[in-house]
Amino acid sequence: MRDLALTLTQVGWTPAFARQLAQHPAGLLPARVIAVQRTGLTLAPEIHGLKKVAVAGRFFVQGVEARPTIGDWVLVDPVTGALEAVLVRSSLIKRLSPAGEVQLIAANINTAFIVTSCNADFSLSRLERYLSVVIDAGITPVVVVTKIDAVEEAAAYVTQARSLGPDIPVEAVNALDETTLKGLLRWCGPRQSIALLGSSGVGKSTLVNTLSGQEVQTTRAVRSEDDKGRHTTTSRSLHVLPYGGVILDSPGMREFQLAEAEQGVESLFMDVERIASACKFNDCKHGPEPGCAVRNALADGSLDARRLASFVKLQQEEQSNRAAIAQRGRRHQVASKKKPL
Ligand SMILES: Nc1nc2c(ncn2[C@@H]2O[C@H](COP(=O)(O)OP(=O)(O)OP(=O)(O)O)[C@@H](O)[C@H]2O)c(=O)[nH]1
Ligand SMILES: [Mg+2]
Ligand SMILES: [Zn+2]
Repeated sequence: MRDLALTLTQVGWTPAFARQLAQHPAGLLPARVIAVQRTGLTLAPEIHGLKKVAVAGRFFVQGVEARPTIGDWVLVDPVTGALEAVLVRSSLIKRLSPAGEVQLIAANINTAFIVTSCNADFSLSRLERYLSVVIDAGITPVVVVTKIDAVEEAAAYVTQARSLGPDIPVEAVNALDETTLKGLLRWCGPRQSIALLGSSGVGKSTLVNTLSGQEVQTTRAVRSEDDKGRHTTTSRSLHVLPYGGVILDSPGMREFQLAEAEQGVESLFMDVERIASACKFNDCKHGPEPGCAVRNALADGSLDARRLASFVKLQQEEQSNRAAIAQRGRRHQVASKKKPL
């Protein structure tokens, strides 16, 4: 975000956040976190010329979710320049990092553009992974299928994407051509915050540039042998759109392990859950048990084997990751009790 002479409204301020101010000491000023460094945050609007604040140690001892992340609204003391509070979030996107830690991806997002391209990147199971997290966070998901100009049969990819769920919007675009992005604009208006999620090279930064009407992010061609991107974007950043909303560009993620997303998985795979509820035994593992509705549905073609496998995998992953996170949390509590600050 280049222009720091921005107003609160331009970076997504809403009356719901304004109402939270009453619960904090008077005189503190709100700002949005538009970039995160190791120990500091970049804010917009600036607070009396101050555009960066340090994050005090106390934000690090209360667990990962207490730390401010990109998209957060924070309160700053304009006299001391100290970060005093993080406002209660309307939503939070998180994942389990490859190191096994909960990583916050973005806060206070309304809509997630889950981006995939019409090439080797396209994977329904990966899309289901993103969808589970986004739905769990109460965020509107939109599947954005890019590079429709680069293939003969873009419609086949779009049809597959539409099979993900009856209520999940799918938009097919050429990210380089603004005339194809009209369908996305309904999510880009004032007070809207959009996050871009997807692998490297699918066109996330290209979408930011075309929607912005200017080159704000660097983009780079994908490898021709496997369509994989080159991890061109290396940090997260928020950008103001001419339509009134803000959009968050992120580095392409190699892995998107679920942190806690139980409700999201259940909601995305409601159709499978509904079938399984008709199994004769409550604890049916859908193996050799008699009266298994899931096996019957697979046999008569009303349930797709890939979708079932994806559901089982995400459900198991979510359960084991959630248990590991809870375990870490307990260890963290014990450790921080031993070392009072
Ligand atoms: N033909 C075509 N090319 C596209 C489209 N979208 C993106 N590209 C190209 O794909 C390449 C990768 O695009 P980027 O926008 O850099 O991809 P990214 O998702 O930001 O990748 P990372 O920053 O690495 O995560 C660039 O050369 C873009 O010009 C599209 O819809 N059609
Ligand atoms: Mg990029
Ligand atoms: Zn069964």
